[in-house]
Amino acid sequence: MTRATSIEHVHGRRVFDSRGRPTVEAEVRLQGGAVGRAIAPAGASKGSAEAVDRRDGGSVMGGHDVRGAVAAVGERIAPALRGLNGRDQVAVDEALIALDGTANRSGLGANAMIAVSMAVAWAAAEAAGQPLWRYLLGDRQGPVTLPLPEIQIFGGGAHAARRVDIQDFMIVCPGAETVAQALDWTAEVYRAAGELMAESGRLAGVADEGGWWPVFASNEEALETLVQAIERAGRRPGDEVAISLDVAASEFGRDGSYRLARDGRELGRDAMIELLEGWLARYPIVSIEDPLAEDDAEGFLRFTRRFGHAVQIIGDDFLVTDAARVRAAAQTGIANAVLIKPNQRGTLMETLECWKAAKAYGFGGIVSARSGETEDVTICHLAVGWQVPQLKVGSFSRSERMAKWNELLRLEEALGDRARFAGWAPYAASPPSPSASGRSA
Ligand code: 2PG
Ligand code: MG
Repeated sequence: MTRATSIEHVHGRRVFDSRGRPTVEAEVRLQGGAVGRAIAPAGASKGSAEAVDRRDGGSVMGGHDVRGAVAAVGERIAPALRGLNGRDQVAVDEALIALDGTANRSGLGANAMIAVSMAVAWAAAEAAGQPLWRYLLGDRQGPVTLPLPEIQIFGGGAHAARRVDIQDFMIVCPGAETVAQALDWTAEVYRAAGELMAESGRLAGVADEGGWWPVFASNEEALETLVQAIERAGRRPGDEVAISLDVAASEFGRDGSYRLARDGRELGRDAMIELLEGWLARYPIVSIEDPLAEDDAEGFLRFTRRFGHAVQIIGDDFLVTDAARVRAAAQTGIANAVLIKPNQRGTLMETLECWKAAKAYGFGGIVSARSGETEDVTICHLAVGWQVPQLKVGSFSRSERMAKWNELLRLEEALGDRARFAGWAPYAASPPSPSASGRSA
């Protein structure tokens, strides 16, 4: 190593996220002067096996304060990383894991760890005189894939006071040819959805991730309105713009039983699968995340056997960005894609391991933001630098979301002729067709 990339100092800073809650920012300085900075995001609907944030508890800030985690950055992490090579992400992350000393990252806190891990990567890229995405790509030549955006139109579940059961009513634009075009189409669908809500007297602001607040009498009504919004925006539901759901079923399912509060029903595992089957038949849905609860491997297996050939089935709470869980799921035949959230693990090294495991088994991958976000755009660079074909950031409003979409536009522009839009990569799933919608005129 040249001395220039040796870690000189790590500073922790208390900043705020999009819910107005404190979070951890880390700033890493290398000896040659390069500086990297990153902020930890925070989830609301969390998998029980994900790495845990360190929160202070007590009554201040509703118990969400992070003074302990911020102090851990300066007092424990900084001395431990001093002198390590900032270019050696594995050595840095291994040092963080050893220092933490717990299985769930509660020692230092996954919020402290991921902020530092990402800040080290930014500093190393800066030292190399490159943007992070290019630094992560390494000496790769030729075309570079830009991820398909997965964008929320209506919020729900834990992000909207459980106004409807389903958490994310999202769209993807398989028919678009570039990120810029996909974002244009999304902007039109988002606007059309807002108009539909206003016209029917249901416009009531936005949920945690910027999607319209879900004033609906049922989950189906949200799906119907989403299809109407796609049509009103002048796009064909299905092949041009398709629906992607995050059911986030761990939030209302336990022991194979699902309580749909909005629909006033308690469903067993098979009935829950039948409900989703009905939606798959009636609406142009190409992707479903956490269709069953994290404790319902049997349900996940049955669902994947029935629909895994036709639909992308993503494990989020179920797989928690864990390479070992992805391998086990793939070997059992559960799910066919994994949501990739760096703070679910706590280090970039382990997050990349998860994506490598997913690729080895032919799983799709979606780099994802959390419901509590900031202006930090690291995930855009990870999606491009690691060549992950999809990116989920929440909706198309609020600057903590738009910061990411705008960054993706910059990356597409920077790549120029080398840019290739991922579109709907054919993982396990077949490409969406207009007939899949059952609604397209
Ligand atoms: C999810 C995410 C993002 P949270 O469940 O996929 O929508 O939510 O960050 O609250 O876990
Ligand atoms: Mg999820």
